[in-house]
Amino acid sequence: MMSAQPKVAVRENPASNAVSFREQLADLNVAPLWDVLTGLVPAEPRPKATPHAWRWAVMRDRLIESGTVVSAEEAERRVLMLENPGLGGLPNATDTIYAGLQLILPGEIARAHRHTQSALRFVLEGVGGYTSVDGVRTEMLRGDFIVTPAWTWHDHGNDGAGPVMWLDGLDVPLVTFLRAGFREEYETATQFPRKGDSDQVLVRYADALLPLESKDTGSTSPIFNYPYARTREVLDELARNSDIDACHGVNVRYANPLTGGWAMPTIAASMRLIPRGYTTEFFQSVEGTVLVGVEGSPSVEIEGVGSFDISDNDVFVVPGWSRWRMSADASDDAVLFVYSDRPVYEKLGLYREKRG
Ligand code: 1HN
Repeated sequence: MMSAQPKVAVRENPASNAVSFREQLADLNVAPLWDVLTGLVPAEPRPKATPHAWRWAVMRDRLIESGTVVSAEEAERRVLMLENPGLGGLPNATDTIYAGLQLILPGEIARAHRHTQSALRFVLEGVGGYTSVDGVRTEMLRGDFIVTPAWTWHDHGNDGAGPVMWLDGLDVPLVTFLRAGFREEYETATQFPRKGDSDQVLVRYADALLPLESKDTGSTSPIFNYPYARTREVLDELARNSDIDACHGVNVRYANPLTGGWAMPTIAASMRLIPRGYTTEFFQSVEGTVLVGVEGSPSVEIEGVGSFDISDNDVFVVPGWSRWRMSADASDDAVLFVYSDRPVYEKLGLYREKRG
């Protein structure tokens, strides 16, 4: 990319010409900024990721097949990573976000570990799956948004009769860039003793019932499963009784009830409902975005690229600084799960958006 930048015309140096000057610099581990300045400091962001859809109709079969190739025990995590075709083989879905599809078969466990990367799970299919976070267990049902905070012990399992599959979203590229990655194995495959169930956590925090002396304002939400059944109910209620956001449709963001901020320090997650027949206004923001089809037949149009129809469980990437809009066909309301690393941009004063 850098070499594609226009080079500043360099005057001939009588003593040593410009090329050999560059060679001398390279030997000294030095390089001229004027060759690359406009690439390093572009007029506007130029993400390398391209718009891309991973189709569930294709991916599901491959994910099931992965179950015959490796066990959860052998793999530790049986995941197909979504590699954006614009990123030259990096395991990233956008320039800065990781996404993968995970399978766990009946009776399997994915052993307990912890790491400094934060993770979300968006459940795609199956019944009987569970994940434990620092000893508290939650069941995993389709559409649930589940958080694994950084440096919390977590293992997954499947007590059901069929496969359980979900999308993992992590801040892996950021943590790698910052060289801040640490991991540890738990001493046993699963965590015990169990410290209860996520329903108790949900009731306590969603009903705003905190201990009298609680000063807890952690950077990650204490609610770690936001069940789809409740999210969907709220979207329905908002669709009936509130104005629709011109760019985001009817929407809820997953919030940390202790702060009102995002549920995760590095990842912003939300659910959108686009009423049947509705098309949003264009939206443009710096961060790359991952979308998952949840209900209906939404389509996403990226200006200058084209329209992409999204079916249930399709994963779609909108690169940063694209102008994009969503629509729902005339027959059904559409629901989309959306996540990005917007909180990182916000915290660093880098967040920018344009509406309309
Ligand atoms: C991880 O720990 C999980 O716990 C899933 O399920 C995906 C991708 C990169 C690094 C750690 C999991 C991951 C991961």
